Amino acid sequence: MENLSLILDEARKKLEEINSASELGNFYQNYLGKNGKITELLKMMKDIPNEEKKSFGMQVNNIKQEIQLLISNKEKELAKKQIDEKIEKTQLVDLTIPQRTKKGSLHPITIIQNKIIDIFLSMGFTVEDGNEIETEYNNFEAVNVPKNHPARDMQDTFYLDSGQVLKTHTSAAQNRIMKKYGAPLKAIFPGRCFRNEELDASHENTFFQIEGMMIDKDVSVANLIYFMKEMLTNVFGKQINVRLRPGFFPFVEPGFELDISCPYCDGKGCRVCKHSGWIELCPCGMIHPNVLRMGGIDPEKYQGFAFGLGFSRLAMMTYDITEIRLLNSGNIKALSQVRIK
Ligand code: FA5
Repeated sequence: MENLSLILDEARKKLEEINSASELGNFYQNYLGKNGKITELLKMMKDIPNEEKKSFGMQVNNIKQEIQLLISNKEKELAKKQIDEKIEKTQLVDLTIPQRTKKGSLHPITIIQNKIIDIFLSMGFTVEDGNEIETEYNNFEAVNVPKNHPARDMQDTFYLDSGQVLKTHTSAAQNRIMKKYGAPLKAIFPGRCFRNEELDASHENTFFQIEGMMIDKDVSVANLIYFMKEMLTNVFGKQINVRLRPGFFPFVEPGFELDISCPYCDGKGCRVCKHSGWIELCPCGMIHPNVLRMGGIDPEKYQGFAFGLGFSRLAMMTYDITEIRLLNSGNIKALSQVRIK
């Protein structure tokens, strides 16, 4: 019995000096391996007198369990040491520290914008950037709204001292993009727009639109309907029907308001579509010849369609947000509830 406690003391001392996994492997063999010290002791059981067998057996098993525990603790110690050394060497962050910060999430506007961009990229459109501060020319004149034209009143504008404006619509980039690429052209350009609005649950002074333009030979309203249906079916993940009603915008002729069949009740009538089965979604039309001309494109040779989708409202519809001001509120608790779907 004295020997047994000596074996344990000795094992403890040896373990303290161990610094590597291979040394620990040897230690295991020396004690618990096939011919290890503890295994040999267990083999001796058969020679122990009967009256001592029980107590001897218990002692040996206790020591065996103690050594197993010591080995397992040593294993953990060595693993931690290895990670610490690696961190020290590579200056990496310690990834084993439990995470305390909350997982972030994308803003609903970003989610819907990325979705629309992906769809149009897959249909061969390029994605362009627009300015937030624009010249009056690009925002109005270049899209067929000359000075003093009554249509300027449709968009109550923020003017800067410099004479520039905060762009009131993404159409402000049309001219620049036409001049940059010429025809044929297939582009979308998402962006932030600003208007001096009376604010309510569906009107913000700062909101997002995504403009699309396709210019080529023989482009017609049929192409416009095809691309809009394709995009909306992808956004809503189900077949969406569209209808066009006449709409007036000086930069398109003919101009339309595009309605979609309500994706919530499949056109049967519900709260969202105000029981009409249709939702007004996106103004669009065939680009006015004057606009093509100002963009350096010959309207005798080329035609095109354009649309200006307000995707702040599309994000509200998609994610069941009833108050538009939430989108610019910075209310992380509410905004982070929207997950990619
Ligand atoms: C325009 O801005 C035109 N440039 C769209 C266009 C482009 C027509 C190309 C034809 C061809 P409108 O003012 O209707 O049109 O705005 C387009 C969309 O922007 C609206 O349907 C709406 O979804 C969104 N929108 C407009 N004003 C606001 C606002 N104050 N708050 C939130 N969304 C708005």
